[in-house]
Amino acid sequence: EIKRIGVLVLSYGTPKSIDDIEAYYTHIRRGHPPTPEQLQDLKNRYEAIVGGVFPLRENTDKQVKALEDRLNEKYPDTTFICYQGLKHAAPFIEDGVEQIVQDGLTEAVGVVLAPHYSSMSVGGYMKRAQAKADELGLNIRFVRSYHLHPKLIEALAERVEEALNRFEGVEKDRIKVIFTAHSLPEKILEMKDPYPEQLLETSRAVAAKTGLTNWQFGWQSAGQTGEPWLGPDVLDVLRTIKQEKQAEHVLICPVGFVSDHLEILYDLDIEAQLTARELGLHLERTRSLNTDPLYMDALSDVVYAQLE
Ligand code: FEC
Repeated sequence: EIKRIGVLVLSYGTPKSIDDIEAYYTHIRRGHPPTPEQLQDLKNRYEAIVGGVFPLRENTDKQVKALEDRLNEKYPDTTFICYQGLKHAAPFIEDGVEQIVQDGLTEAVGVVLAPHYSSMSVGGYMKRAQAKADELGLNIRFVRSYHLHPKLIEALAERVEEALNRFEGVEKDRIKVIFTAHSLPEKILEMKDPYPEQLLETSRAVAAKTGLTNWQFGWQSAGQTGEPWLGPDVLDVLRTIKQEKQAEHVLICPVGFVSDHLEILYDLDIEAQLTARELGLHLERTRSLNTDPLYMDALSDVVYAQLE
């Protein structure tokens, strides 16, 4: 008999419509509703990206489908059924676990569509999924991180190469590359959280594979919570590059994200581009992984490894 495995694919989640933004934002803020100004600001940002739609939903749907196809193609001895579990929108993480159990599966693997472990990001997804699995008696194991998987590094390196070629006639050493990821509150450092180091490891591996010498790491999309967040912020990195005349050409490679969504399409493509234009810098960004076959291969490898 062919073994059936549920794969809980965990992702951030995005609102369904403009009217849904308030509930979504309130969920992100752990039940505290945003002020009218904060809400309007977020609505404006969503409306500014590709026609005000929510690209993360479609991108997650496609990634989940592509992962299921890849798993079943690569490992015909097992039937994999993928389920979504979203952190801040329906179907929520708990809904995904419940669906796996309702479908009669007893064994599952959880994997987050984010390669780097932090207790505040991936750890939070795992905790909620584990609690629901325990309640319903589901046997679930988790992929914690996959930030150095060779296929992930290869996919990112391909994108860096492709983007470097867009700087026509500019020598590679004269292009400054900034690897970025979502900032987190600085307090994670006291908890010896692996997040910053894992991000540097990914960045170093991609830099080595593409022969980069002129690169650094920067944080993006920090929240406004009053407490300090990890820096330097990517916008300040751009200002320093200009002030210190480090380069006129800059490439941002958001290694902490795997999909096109607000933090890419607004924070980088609109906000960082505006800052770069004001500073007179030529800024490009690498394409997102989305359903890249190498990324799907990396994900299917790490999911399967949990079964052995
Ligand atoms: O396109 C979309 O609809 C969603 C884009 C999106 C992604 C994303 C990823 C991460 N976040 C992480 C941490 C935090 C922390 C706070 C926080 C707040 C927001 C807000 C929006 C938002 N995040 Fe997010 N995040 C995305 C969107 N995030 C919108 C609220 C408004 C704002 O601050 O801009 C602060 C919460 C608080 O107020 O206490 C912390 C991390 C990731 C990457 C890992 C992952 O994908 O899980 C970490 C995509």
